[in-house]
Amino acid sequence: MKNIFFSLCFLSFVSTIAAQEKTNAPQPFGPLPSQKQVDWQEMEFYAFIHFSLNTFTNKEWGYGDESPQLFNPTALDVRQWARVVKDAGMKGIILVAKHHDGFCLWPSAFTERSVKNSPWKNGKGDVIKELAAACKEYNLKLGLYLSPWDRNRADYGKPEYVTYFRNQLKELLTNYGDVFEMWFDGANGGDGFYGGANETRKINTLEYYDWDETYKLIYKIAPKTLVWGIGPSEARWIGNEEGFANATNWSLLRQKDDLAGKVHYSEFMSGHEDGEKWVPGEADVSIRPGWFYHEVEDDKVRSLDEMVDIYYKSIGRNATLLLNLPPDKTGLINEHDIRRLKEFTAVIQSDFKTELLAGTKVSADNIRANDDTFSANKLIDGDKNTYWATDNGVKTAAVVFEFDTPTAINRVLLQEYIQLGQRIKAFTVEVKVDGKWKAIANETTIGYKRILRFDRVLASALRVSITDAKASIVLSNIQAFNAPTFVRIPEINRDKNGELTIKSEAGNRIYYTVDGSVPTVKSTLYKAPFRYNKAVQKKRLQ
Ligand code: FUL
Repeated sequence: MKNIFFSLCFLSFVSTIAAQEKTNAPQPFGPLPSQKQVDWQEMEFYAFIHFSLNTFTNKEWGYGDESPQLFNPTALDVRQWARVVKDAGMKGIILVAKHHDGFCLWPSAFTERSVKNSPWKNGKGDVIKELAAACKEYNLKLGLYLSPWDRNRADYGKPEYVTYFRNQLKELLTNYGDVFEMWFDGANGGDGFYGGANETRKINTLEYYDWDETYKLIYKIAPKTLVWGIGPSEARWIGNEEGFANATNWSLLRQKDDLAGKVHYSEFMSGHEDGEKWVPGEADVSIRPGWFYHEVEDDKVRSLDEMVDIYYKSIGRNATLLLNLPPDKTGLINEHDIRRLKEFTAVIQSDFKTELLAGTKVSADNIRANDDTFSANKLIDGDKNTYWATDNGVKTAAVVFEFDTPTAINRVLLQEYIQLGQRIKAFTVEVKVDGKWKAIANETTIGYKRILRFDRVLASALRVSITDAKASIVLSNIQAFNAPTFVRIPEINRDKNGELTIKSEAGNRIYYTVDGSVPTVKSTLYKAPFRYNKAVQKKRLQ
């Protein structure tokens, strides 16, 4: 009897808390992400691998008539890929299982056009199987790209090909463990080998593949897989292949309009404020000009400046970043790309090394129901599941962080608690310098993550004011950092008279050499344009 009484007591206590939470907690607003989408967004940064016949034929888009015999990497090591990716802080790898030429990196039972007819491992190899194992070993998630367009298949354009495509999807989603993302590229139709016909074929992407059916099939076999790209997808292309989102970036999309062909892809860069579905943006970009490896591009790997900008304009603008690292003919990620990736990783790590708001005194001018559960303190408690929230209908409010002593900052990072929807439409950031508030940013959306870069200021306080929102405010995190000064490669221009001008960010002194030697402070200090008629080379010296 005693025991029963005790347990009843306990039950009623639990239900009181639950009820209280129910009354005070903000209600979800607008389209919401699924748990799968939240988990995906939290991955933030993952790799793309384009490696196929194109690597050996030096093409970007194969015609579909290239022999599988050409696939012959001499030192393929997917564990090297996994190591490089892991060291860069990425959380997964999306492998192109089949590109537009139809060659499959796994021994598909439905075609002869695969690794099984290549000299690699005497036709006994399976790149996907090896990569799935390497991902497990390095605690990375595996994603796959299966090109809907297939320039090899004679039946492309007919219903038979769609069956073939779905059969391959089943293989990929059944035989290799969990697939975190399935990637369906939009390139489609046009000319191709098409089984020898060598002709141009046109299909209607939205109708031909019957995406509704294809998606049903995917979710039946692999409910944990997030589907990207064409059809009623759960994440969208960011609308360019340069790896950036617009500063205003909604995780919402009018997908019904998109599926009716009424949305131009350039709108993907910002999403739609009035979108009816949660379809967050993924920014994809290659570390070099091509998606596949070409030796001639070894000196065209993106500059460190560009890479750092890409980070801030993708992850820093509420998108995920999918960075392509194409293995070369040996089957390894090329040393040029690794070098740049390491420099990039070092910059990002040092930019976010020391968080500066955690120890501040924080206050807000509105706290939901005056309940501590939603106090401004939740912004700096390091817990992604707690948040500062305002009363229903309160769409403008400010939060102030006071430093013990004036503190240098040049980065602010903000996060909404997206499980309850994306709400913020506009906000400002100010810093208190010498007793006076000074505006440093006037921005729009936040979403899962927004990062602002600005010139270093010595602030005694920081104020973030939400100036417009769709509903009451729910923010889970605000951080500040003092990133080391990043010196961009100076801009060098030569006019038609041979006059060279070197430009750098204000305040930098530029020393240069023209004989290829490493400049020091004893080298020539640039003061004004000068005449120089020979070829020049810009080099970043580490
Ligand atoms: C594009 C494709 O056509 C490229 O070859 C590449 O795979 C890229 C990621 O998507 O649209």
